[in-house]
Amino acid sequence: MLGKAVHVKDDVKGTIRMLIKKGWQDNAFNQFVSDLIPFGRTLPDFREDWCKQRKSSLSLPEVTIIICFHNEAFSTLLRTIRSVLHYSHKPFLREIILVDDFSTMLHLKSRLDARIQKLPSVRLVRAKRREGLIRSRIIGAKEASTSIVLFLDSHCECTEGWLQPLIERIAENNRTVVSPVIDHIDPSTFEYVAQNPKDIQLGGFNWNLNFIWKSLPRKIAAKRKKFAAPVKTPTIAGGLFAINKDFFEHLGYYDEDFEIWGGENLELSFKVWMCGGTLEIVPCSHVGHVYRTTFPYAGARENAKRNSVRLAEVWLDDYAKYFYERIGYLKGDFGDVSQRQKLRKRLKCNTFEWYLNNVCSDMVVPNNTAARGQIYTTGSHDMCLNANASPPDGTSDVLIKPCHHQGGHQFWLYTREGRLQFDHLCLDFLFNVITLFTCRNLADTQIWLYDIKTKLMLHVNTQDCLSVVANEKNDMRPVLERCSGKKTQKWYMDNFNANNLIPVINLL
Ligand code: LR7
Ligand code: MN
Repeated sequence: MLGKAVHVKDDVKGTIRMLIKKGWQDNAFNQFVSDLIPFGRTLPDFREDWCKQRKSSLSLPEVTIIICFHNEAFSTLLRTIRSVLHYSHKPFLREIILVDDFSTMLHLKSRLDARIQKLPSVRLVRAKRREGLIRSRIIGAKEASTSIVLFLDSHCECTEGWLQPLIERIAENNRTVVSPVIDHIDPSTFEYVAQNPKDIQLGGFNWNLNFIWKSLPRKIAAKRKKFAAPVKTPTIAGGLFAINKDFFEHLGYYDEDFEIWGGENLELSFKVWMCGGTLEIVPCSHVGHVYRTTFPYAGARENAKRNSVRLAEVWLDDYAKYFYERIGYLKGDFGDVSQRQKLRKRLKCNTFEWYLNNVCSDMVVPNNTAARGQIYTTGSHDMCLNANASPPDGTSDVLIKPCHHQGGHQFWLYTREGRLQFDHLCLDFLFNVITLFTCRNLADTQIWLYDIKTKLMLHVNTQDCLSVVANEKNDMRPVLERCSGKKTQKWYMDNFNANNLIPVINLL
């Protein structure tokens, strides 16, 4: 126990094997293992000593905890509820509101009703149609009777002392929105892995308008006296946070036309900052979350893109163009955003530029690049340099694939310094392969010099040229070759501007 991993032998057969497979299919996590673990497993106290020594207070406001779910497994849902009841200081907890977003799974019908009747201060509200997580949260917030609402995903585990430090921040300033440290619960073994308190992750975003984690900038980290003290964050992951109910209402909750999943985390983050609030992560508060490997919802990606376009239209001002170039300017039908634009005007919120300068000043704005967009080989018709999804270890494959003109994995930046950059990764030549690696300042294996006349892409470190080879199956990938000027060594880049390319020359 104590949040340890549960391993199932690889060679299990028959019914168990089938159950494990079904669990993964239904939930995108290992439900079989979750079902083996008691709802009330005990977890270690992950807090720093500084957090434990702080006095508990009785004069704090009560909260309502809102948990929305769509087809959640019984064991993960019950473990979430049980951890709230067990690890919350009783006087602070008014009630838990569960919002069932039109689930179809049988165990969430009468079996859940019966279970909940036995639990103190837990209430179940059922949506009359599929609302998606965004509108479900609004339903929950409107049902709440306390001044603070706190949201959790339906597969979380709260730990000792998690609640009070969150409430304290809002009690001090009702425009502060707070998120706990979100620890990892492994989707395969359900091991609870706490974040290292010295390396607290903050929320950021990229120009695809995805939420990303990023380390605390060194400058800020060095200035911090207590590393468990609350820290300002540009964005929050979105599922686990507490907010003053009136402030949430004042901000217009979420855009109600966001569907199913995605984008609402950045919408809330941007507008909290832009419209007079503060966003913080509170390291004294640890809550675990089961990180899934895939989406369990049909059409989630399309909905997420539509939500992001609405977000860009309302909140990004001129910076929306950096998102649009990443989706090939294919905005699709994103509906009417005029009401949300009016809301922003009425609240007299700051500009997105203000947000970038004051809250997210290390964000790279891709306005001064030597090229950006697709990189085409002239060796074959309409084939492009394609980055694969970046796995967590920071390395990844690069292939040559048909150009799709929709940004995404074919959207590259050619930086002023001569780096071919995809997200935070750079085209590199390591251990004799062309690969993606975290961009590093002094790494000359990441410097490429493009010559518009010869169309050659010179790898400065080796003085070889980027080229293309195909294997037996005709899969194409980039390689380095002695420069000869043959067709496979010639490249085109979207929006190339040689004038922006300077410091590379100094390296030669
Ligand atoms: O249609 C739906 N209706 C729902 O009620 C779809 C989902 N849901 C429920 C679902 O059961 C779950 O409880 O909404 C909750 C969130 O859905 P997840 O768990 O599928 O989302 P996620 O954890 O993959 O994604 C993160 O980003 C989302 C963007 O819309 C939400 O903000 C999630 O709350 C958020 N999760 C977290 O912040 C936890 C940390 C993960 C990270 C990074
Ligand atoms: Mn989740």
